[in-house]
Amino acid sequence: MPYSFPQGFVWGTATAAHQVEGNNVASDFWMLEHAPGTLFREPSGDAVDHFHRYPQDIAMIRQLGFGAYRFSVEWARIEPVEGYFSIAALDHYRRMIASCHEHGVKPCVTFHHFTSPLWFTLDGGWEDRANVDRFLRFCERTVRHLGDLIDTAYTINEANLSATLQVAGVFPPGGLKSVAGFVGEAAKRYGSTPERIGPFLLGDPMKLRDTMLEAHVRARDVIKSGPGSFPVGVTLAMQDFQALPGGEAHVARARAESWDPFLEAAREDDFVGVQTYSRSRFDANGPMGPEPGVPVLIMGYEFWPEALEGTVRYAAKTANVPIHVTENGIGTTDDAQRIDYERRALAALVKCMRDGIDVRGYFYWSLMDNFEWLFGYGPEFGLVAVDRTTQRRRPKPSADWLGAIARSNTFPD
Ligand code: GCO
Repeated sequence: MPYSFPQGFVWGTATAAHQVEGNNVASDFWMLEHAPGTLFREPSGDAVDHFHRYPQDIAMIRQLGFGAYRFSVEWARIEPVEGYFSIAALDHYRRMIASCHEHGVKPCVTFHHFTSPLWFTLDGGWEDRANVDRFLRFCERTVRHLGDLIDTAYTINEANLSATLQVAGVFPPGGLKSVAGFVGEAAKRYGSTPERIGPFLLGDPMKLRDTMLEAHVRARDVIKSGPGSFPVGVTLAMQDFQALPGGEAHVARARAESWDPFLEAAREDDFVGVQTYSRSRFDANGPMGPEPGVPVLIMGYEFWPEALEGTVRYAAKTANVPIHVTENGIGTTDDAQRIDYERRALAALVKCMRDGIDVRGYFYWSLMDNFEWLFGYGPEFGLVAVDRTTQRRRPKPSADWLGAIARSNTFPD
């Protein structure tokens, strides 16, 4: 039987400022991408020049059939130097949001998506809880400028990411900076120290987790006390943790350390954003590699679209608030594989919804092929391909496939 999604179900696609805008020169990642010995495969450079091309990109979102756009505002542009807020940068994002409204696309705004101003990261960054106040000041200033036009807000994207990668055995304890010398070396060149530099993703996972948890809770209240009235939540990185016999205690610990503190905090939020790409398996010895026979994607994890079912169920049960799937997708050069992934992931989501789980929206990651952090431009997550010399956009067959589902608000049998 075909499944009709509830009326008002939100279909969108997502990006993040640093991954698409280009030339985010006051940010910490820009510096780290260019540092000697960097682990970044290549620098972000012009990215896909979304900073200038957002009007046509937002028009394209509507043409493809989507009704919402999740994107981030860039703190490093808005506050490039501590305490100096650029009204031109805030106006830029105001125009972007207005452009969404013009095209009938809901503007869904992430306040922090990985990147921070360089000055912030050199001075403790996300490892220092005293820095939460600096983030709140940015949130307050930004919501004051934009709040009346926002549809949905996310405080921090994947606030638990480093913690989740550590418990899954992908990151070492202490985080990437404990093994990647270039971070500490770069810190020294900029007058900081290896101990003091605290970038998202590369810093100490458990310190980042604790700071971000506090930052989320307090930012939610700051954002809610600004103009406008819209739902606010956090988004979480949730690879489905699966236990083989003997692995149950490891899974319980992994959830307790990287998901539960945020899901418990989310009980006071309007929703929780679930972001799932694959699964991680555990046996009695802890995290395991991919299962033989299951394809491994360019990101290093398994092709496992059904992962979304386990994560949505767990998030809904623990947080007991509506679920927004704020990211789900696949990095692949084979667009037929993307359609296959989407078909299976949506089937998994429909199972949850048929069981009564309150899911309000689905955002495909990503609108366009873009800068995939340490992996550079290798993984192609987009529904739309971009020639980065001419900046021409070309929708892929998967864009039409998913757009048709979004338009009809129905999942075929
Ligand atoms: C994340 C981020 C995105 C990624 C996407 C694909 O999950 O890491 O939110 O910025 O690009 O997830 O890996």
